[in-house]
Amino acid sequence: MNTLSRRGFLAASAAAFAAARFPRAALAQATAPLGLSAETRTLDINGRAATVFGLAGPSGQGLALEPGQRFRVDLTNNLDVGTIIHWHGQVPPNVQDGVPDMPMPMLQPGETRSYDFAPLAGTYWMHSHVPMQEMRLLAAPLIVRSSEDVVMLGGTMRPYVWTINGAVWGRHRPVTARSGERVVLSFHNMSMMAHPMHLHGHVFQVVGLNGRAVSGAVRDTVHVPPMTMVDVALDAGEAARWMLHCHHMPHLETGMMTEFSVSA
Ligand SMILES: [Cu+2]
Repeated sequence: MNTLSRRGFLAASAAAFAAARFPRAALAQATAPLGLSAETRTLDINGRAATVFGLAGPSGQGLALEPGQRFRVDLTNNLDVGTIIHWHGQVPPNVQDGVPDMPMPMLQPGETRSYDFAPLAGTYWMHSHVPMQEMRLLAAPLIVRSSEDVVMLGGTMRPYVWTINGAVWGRHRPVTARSGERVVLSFHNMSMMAHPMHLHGHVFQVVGLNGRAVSGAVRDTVHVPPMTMVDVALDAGEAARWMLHCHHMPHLETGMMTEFSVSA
């Protein structure tokens, strides 16, 4: 079984797919894989040195991914024993799940293995699936930040044109997400009229009013008053193009519509 060592093929096919389907992910795709190494480190415990294991990423223990960034990680075993890392809470293909011999063997000392999958947003952790190693702190945070898309609502009475992100329908740029990704849409109403904003195919929760966190109702339409910011959170659903528009018909008719484009 050498699926994961065929790094060139995996990366090239993923990049081509991303470029065709979702520009934001393609952007992240252009970046090099993140290095992660299993290694020993020394902790100061009440003035005494303790040697433990650790998982070192590009900027210290653990990994933090940006919204839309794929989990492209080259894991290197810098220990003098075999190990393998489980991405706790993530849903990778089985071959990348990180349990010894299910199905991949442990990484031998000095070995590097490549991982590439679409991560779930949230705060997770990763750890060796060898219990004694986990107890010696071969574990670290795995943070996948969720997207926040600002949706600017604008328009004028004369000419009578209503826009989302400065564009009418047909000239719009889709708001993009991956299926299963947690997304915050932040509606900023810069116009002097209220807009009932409606999203197809999803329900969302109102989570912010003018920058103040709230635990609001779950709904499919939210009233955004003039000069107000309303944040809603949702889990991107079926991979498809979904309408996102103002439900005030004269506004909709003059262009106040965009799409929420969900990729697989
Ligand atoms: Cu409107």
